[in-house]
Amino acid sequence: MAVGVSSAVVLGLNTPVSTAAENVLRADRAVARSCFAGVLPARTAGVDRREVASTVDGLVQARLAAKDGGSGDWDVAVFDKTTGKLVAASTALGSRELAESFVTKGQQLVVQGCRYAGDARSVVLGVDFLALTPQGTPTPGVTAETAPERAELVRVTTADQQDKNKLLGLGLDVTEKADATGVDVVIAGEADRKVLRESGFRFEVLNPDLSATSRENARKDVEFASRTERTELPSGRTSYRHLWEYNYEMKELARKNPKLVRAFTLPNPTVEGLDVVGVEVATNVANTADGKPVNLLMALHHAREWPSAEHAMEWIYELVDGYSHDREIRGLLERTRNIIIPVVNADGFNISREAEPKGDFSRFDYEMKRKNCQAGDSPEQFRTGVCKANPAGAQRGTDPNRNYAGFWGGEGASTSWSGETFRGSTPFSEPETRNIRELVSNRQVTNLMTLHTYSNLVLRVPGVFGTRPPLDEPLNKALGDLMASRNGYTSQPSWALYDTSGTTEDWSYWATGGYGYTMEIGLDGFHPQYSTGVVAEYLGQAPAQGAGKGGNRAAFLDMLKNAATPEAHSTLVGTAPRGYELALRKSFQTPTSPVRQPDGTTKPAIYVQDTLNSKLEATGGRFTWAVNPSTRPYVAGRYGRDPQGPVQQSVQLANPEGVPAENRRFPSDPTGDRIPFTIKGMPEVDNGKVAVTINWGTPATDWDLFVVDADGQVVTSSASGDTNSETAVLYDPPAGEYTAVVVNYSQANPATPDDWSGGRVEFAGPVPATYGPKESYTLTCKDRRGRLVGLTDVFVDRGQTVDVGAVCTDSARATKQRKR
Ligand code: 0X9
Ligand code: ZN
Repeated sequence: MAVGVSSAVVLGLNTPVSTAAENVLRADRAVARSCFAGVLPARTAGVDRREVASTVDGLVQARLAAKDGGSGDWDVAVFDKTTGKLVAASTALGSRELAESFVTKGQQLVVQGCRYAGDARSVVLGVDFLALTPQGTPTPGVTAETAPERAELVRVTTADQQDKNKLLGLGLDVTEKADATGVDVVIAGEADRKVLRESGFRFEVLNPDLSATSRENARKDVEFASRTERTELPSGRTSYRHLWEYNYEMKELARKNPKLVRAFTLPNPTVEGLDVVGVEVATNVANTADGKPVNLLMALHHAREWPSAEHAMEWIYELVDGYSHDREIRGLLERTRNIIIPVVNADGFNISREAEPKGDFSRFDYEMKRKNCQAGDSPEQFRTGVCKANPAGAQRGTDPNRNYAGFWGGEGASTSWSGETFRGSTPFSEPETRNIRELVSNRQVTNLMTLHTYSNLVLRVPGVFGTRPPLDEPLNKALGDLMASRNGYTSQPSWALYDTSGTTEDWSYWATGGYGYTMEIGLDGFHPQYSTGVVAEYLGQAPAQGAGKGGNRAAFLDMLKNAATPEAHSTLVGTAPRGYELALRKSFQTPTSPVRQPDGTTKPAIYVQDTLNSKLEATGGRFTWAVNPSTRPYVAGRYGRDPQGPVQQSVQLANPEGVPAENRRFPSDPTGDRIPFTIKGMPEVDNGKVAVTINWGTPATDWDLFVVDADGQVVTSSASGDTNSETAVLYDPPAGEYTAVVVNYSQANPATPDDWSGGRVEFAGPVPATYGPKESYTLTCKDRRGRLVGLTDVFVDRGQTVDVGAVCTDSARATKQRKR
């Protein structure tokens, strides 16, 4: 058994390769350099290495562990001895490293350890080889459909929100490409195809061979990198980074800019034992309790969404470069703190990025993995093995973007361990979501953006329709629209696509009041060609929708400027002696959704306790503290409006003469009855809701209903099967001319058509706003010896500045707030 290593692997065996004595790497000096750039000559300062031959066809794992709890930063890299090519590397901030990749039996390897920083002269090395059954061979006792299969992209027609929820519930790989009439879904193989067929959904194939597209993209990426010296990206990067490059670049940026950049490890390592790394960028970066607003940009909750992490990484370079070259960015870095976490799901990304072969799409296709590496919820026989090679393949894991507490357990998440949107066993059951939760709970994160791919969207809360928008809806919309004006994306609330529960900002926003957005970068796939998905989208160049508008870099700048705007969040001012510590605390519980069960029933909501606790280190005299509003949006109330006029009279839709021919391809085939109608507006009427309905005789006949605006866009639809009516709904519709298109999908008996009738448009007023109670923070002050010297409640709204006075020294006054 190699020292410091233990892995139980169902698909392989754990083979010791060296004795304990050989397992300690030593270097007298620390040298800050890349360990993975190449094999360094023997006896180079700061380096030690071992040579091993692989005993298996399978995986090599090279681990480092600190010796005797020593502090220091060692990195590790594994090379093929013959070619000198890099096999795997690991570059975390400390000395706990795991480099893992595929090797063949007999392959000669060089394992190189590098002492990057710190005073640990030695570190423990463990090397393991894990034999794998060849891909596609079922493990004994495990039935698996493993042969590479035909993967395709299909467009599934959905009638309405309820239908979308039903589709989501199937656990298929549903993309964000969705509108009023349907959703794009990745069909990985026969099993998925069967699920879709048996569900009764109608679909049309958009890309019959996703594997070919994937291989083609990989080939073009190699080509692009070889003919491009440097891109216009802030880093000049020409290809997708590996996990070790992200971590290494972050620590190099911190080393080279110690006053401006701080690299840190998030509190929870991943299931596989990887550290998750982030950076903070601000003037005087070390003083994290200086009261400046925190702007958080993170990416890669989903393993295969590589461009998202690239965008986050480029933004770090943008800020660092901007500090010395751009007055505006310099000013913003003086007024805000920026936290960037490029790879939230480190396990998943590492697997997806290193996977071979590309474009397989079988259950063992790790390139298209979405989730994390959680195995605790899998059936017994799938619970073992390292994540790169386990009997459940890429099906293993929890969807980190369904595991946050916000409305957890509701629609739009899978209850099954193998579903692509599996919500996890409980809210925050995963290390990845706990990392973000702890960060957001302990800092005043006034602005949060989480990057995903794909579909060109700027999404805001809520993700679940039934939640109704928060009172901040107009502000949330304004900032979302502004960012969308830079990248050309569609700005809308998340629910407008379909319900999703347990997503990042549906926890962070409703619990803290910090703005929260999801951006879905790009239009063609989870990791399209680097030149389009990263370079063009980031910079705003053709073929990106943001060409000439500034691109995502400009959108990120809008977010940062918003963070720097006091009117956008809340502010506490007061005075405190130097070295005193102020703390702002709030503890509350929020219900999840009623928890959906696999059998369709629901169990009561779970009450999840959150504690928000942030600190300010007084510098003496007056302080300014940028904070989120004290009242949670969850209790503050819901956005709505009081009716400004009467509701419009209902309108009858007359069925034109004759029955249109059967048509299963609307809107590509426009055949159908067309009945124009008018939706009126202010000052005459105030419509909050419009419902268009048709009826017919037998559910065996199928009519579909679409509503098209004056530009010919389908704005809503209703296209269910097995019913004898359809109702299509629109909320807060713009006044104008519309057309109801009634499509004859199929007739029970074409000889005697069952024509539709009873067509009508009905109107309802807007839903008025509701207002909840106000919540407070508890503000405390401790003196330099840690004694509590001040305590008061603080109520502060968005845009408001509250003077808490001399809270540390004058507690009588401290209890009285004074609004400036
Ligand atoms: O499903 C997700 O987690 C996100 N989309 S992705 O394709 N990147 O996986 C977006 C979640 C928010 N979207 C909706 N509420 N529809
Ligand atoms: Zn995603």
